[in-house]
This record gives sequence, C-alpha cells and structure tokens, in this order.
Amino acid sequence: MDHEHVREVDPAVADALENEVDRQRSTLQMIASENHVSPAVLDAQGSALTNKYAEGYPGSRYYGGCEYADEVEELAIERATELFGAEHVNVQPHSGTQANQAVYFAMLEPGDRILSLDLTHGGHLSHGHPANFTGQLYEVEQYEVDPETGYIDYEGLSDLAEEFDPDIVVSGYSAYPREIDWERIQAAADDVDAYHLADIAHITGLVAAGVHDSPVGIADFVTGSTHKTIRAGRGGIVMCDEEYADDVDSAVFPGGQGGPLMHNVAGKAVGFKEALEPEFEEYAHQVVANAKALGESLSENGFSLVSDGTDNHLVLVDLRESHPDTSGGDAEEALEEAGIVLNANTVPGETRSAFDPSGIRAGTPALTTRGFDEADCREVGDLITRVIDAPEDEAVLAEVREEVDRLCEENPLYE
Ligand code: DSN
Repeated sequence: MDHEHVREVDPAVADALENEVDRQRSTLQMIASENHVSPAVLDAQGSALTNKYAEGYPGSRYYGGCEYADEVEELAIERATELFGAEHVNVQPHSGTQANQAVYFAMLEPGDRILSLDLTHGGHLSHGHPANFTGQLYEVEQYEVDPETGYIDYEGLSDLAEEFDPDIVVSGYSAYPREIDWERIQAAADDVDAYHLADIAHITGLVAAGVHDSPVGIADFVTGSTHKTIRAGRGGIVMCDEEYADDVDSAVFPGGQGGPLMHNVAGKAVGFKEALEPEFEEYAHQVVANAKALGESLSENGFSLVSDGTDNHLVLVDLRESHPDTSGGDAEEALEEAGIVLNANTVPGETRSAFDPSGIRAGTPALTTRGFDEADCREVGDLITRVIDAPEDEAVLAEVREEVDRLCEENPLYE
C-alpha cells in the first residue's frame, strides 16, 4: 500500500495516507464502529466509478453511460437481499445517518413524533438528538435502559409509547452491548400504530451472519451501516417491505441525496460477496467470542461493565466505581499513547459531560479481522487495565506499548 500515484502528485497527502496505514497496522483499533476492510473492498472504493454520476436506480438513470454502474448496484442489491432476506433494499445512502434520514423523510412530516433511546444510554445522534436535524425537525421523546440492569427498559418503552403516541419508534443502538428484542419493540410500536425503524448500524455484520437476531421481517424499516461489523464499502443501506419501496427510494434520491457514490456502492457489493462466504460467519462468531473474553478480563480486573457483559461486538465500561478520578477522556488519551485506540463514551446515568464522559467503549471487530482470538483479547483486557490503573505513568505506558507492538506483529494487517 504505497499510494505511488498519489505520491507522484502530492507527497504530503501520500505521507498522511501511508502514516494512516502504519497507524492501523501498529496500534489496536478498538473503536467499536470501525473495522479493516479487505484489499478487494479498498480496490473497489478506489476505482474509476468515483467518476460516474448515476442519479436514479439501475435501468432508470438520469445520465448515460450507466451500464456498469447498473451492474454493480444490481450486484450489491442482490447480495444484500441474500444476506438479509429483505423484500426491498436500497444501497445508495452515503451513511447510516442518511439511511435513517431517508426513512424519516419517507414516512414522517416535520413535527411528527419520534420515540428513541437516549444518546447517553446508547442511542445515536440521528435518532433525535437536539443538535441533529432529527431533534430540530421532529418532536422527540426518549426511553432508557434499566438503571439496575443496563438492559433496555422494554416496559418503560411501552409505557412511554402509550403516553407520547409516537409516529415512529426507533430501535438499534451505537453503545448497547446486548441482544435486542425486536419483537417486543415492534409490539410496542404496533400498540400505538407507529412505524418501527430498527437501525442495525453497529451489528449489520452480526445480523448478516446470523449471530444476532435479525429485525428484517419484524420492523417496518431496517437501516444499517455497511463498513462496521459487516466490513464492506463505506456507507449505509435501507431495507423494507415492497409496500414502502417507492417511498424509500424517492426519499434517498432525489429526496436527500444527489448522485450515489458508485465507488462506495462497488465496495458494498464486494464486501457483501465476502460476507456471503462461510468464513464470514466464523468471523462474526469470533467477534462476539472476543468481546466476551475482553469483557470477562476487564470484569475480573475490577471494572464495572454496563449490563455486566456483552452479547455482541462491544463492551461499555463505566469507570465511576473502579476509577472515580479517571474520566473516559483521560482513559482514552492514556490508552492511545500506549497504542490502544478506543473512545470515551457516555454511560447510562452519566454524571460528567458528553465531552469528557465517565465511560469507554471498546469493540472487537477490527482486532478480529486481523486475527485476534479470545486469549489475545483477554491479554488486551489486562493491558487496558494496566494503563487505566496508572494513566500518567510513562513507564507503564511504554511497557504496554511494547506488548501492543508484539500483538500487532503476531497479527499482521495489510501485508
Ligand atoms: N460514529 C459511529 C459510532 O462510533 O458509533 C456512529 O455513527
């Protein structure tokens, strides 16, 4: 990965690109929403399809010369359909947020009501945060996790739905470590005659591999990201029943987007093909086994985990009990110095701020891609502990950095 063409034209950018590859190779990427896509997906994303405008959909475009764009988009749709079993798939959203935007734009009017999980309890900005367009265009009420268990408070959600009478209930989360009971949320939405949007952005790969229950066929709309656990080209996807297909397609284009990013659609097609291989199911199982091993290691070392563990690809650590004087930001910074990259995260019942919250979120999708197993992830749990126990001790950070180097060498990336 020497970016030779970029180097000829622009050495400054070539340096930054090469440094980024080195950074990914030599540190542990544990941001739960990140992964390392395959060289094939990278190749597709860097292809000449970046030049092509293809407003519209396969067979019905507003520009000429779209025959190969059509082929690629049809392949992406075909493979997504095989992976998820949805009646209708739109692979054009530029991101998970824009996939959500398409559903809101298709089904809601400004001022309509969204019921979603609070951001500090694991929700997402695009589910109704005041700083997001959703919080400004729609009326929003939020459910929470049970403060005792850390699991979604399904009863509270149903009660709020009765009280608030939403037009849409949003499920699917970005910092929630447990299985989601889609049927139960669907029932709560049905009871108040609301739509149900299940945003599987984080767990798209786990759902595709059958490692997490699928909301497809239960929720009215399923949105996702295509570059997180599923490790395909960067962007989003919307799935729905045929009855909503035209509304969703029009909401994506021309409603919310112009020309689709066809190079990314190509990356999606290639990544979906990879996800149909049996190895991907093994990968997804390993992601979860690794997150469990990481969580067990951290628990044994005295950390408090939201919901006491995990069923998926991430663990959410609440530092307040074990390390009351260390914020999530302090931990993130010290860990990065030691070569472990993750993010500070709010936790349920947050008492600090969104900018410097009380928790850290750690995911295993990227580590698993480069070959980490449960023993490696237990060791990573010990390394994280050593750093957070002594975040200002340069000697400890240097020792951990050496262990990180060894783990990276044992599990090479982009050779
Ligand atoms: N930025 C993603 C995450 O980290 O969860 C969500 O958009």
